[in-house]
Amino acid sequence: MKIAIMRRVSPAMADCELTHLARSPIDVRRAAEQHERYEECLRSLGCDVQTLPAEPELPDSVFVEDVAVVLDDVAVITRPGAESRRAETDSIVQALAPYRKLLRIEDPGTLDGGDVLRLGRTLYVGNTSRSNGKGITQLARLVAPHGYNVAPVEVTGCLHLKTAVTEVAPNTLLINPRMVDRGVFGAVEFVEVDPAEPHAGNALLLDGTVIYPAAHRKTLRRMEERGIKVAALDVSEVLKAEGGVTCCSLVFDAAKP
Ligand code: CIR
Repeated sequence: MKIAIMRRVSPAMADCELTHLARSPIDVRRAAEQHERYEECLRSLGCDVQTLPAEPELPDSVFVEDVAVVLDDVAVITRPGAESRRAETDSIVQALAPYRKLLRIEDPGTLDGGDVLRLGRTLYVGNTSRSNGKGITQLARLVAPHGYNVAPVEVTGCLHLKTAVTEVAPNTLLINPRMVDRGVFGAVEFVEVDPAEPHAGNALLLDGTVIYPAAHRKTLRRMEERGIKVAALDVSEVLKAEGGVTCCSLVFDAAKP
């Protein structure tokens, strides 16, 4: 059974952090409706969805992916790069404690879960404005005893590594090669985002289905042409907050293997 931890949209979401995007008005009610569709989609794909209450003081708290990296036998609670996001960890600690032993990134390290792409036993980690060298080194030290190795990756022109590249099928990555060098990932197949859709690299693969923003129509078609099954969702408000589909949930197997 897969668990998906989510959190309701904050009423303060319009005051979210923005790094590479210009601010455009966010309709919080619409965001909440879209979030419910996303939640239903995860349920329809077999997840036991556990939704935490909204955090009115924490605008970006819907993006639960950034505050933890959940692995097979442990979870690492991050120290988010944006100071406004650090208090998001408390409730996630409580939500994850029944399932995993918890480890922590400590000051002066910073790390956002959106920078961590797991492929097998390798964690590729974006070296970004949110995840610093000390955070990446701490992560490597924490996960090594559990059989993971960490590969730092340079990222250009976007918030997180997973803005630029995510897994969409076994051994297949969706990538914007202008944001990250495809050479670092070794012998994998690639689907490139359509050049007209630079922010289209973020997709959530769940049991053979890719959950994906309906707005990126050209890239969506590229995936379908490759035989990839896509569930398209309207996530317009999350995109305005510089988020994507991976950011809104922490999905993991309930049982430790
Ligand atoms: C932020 O800047 O932290 C939020 N506005 C967006 C975070 C998106 N998270 C993600 O891509 N994992």
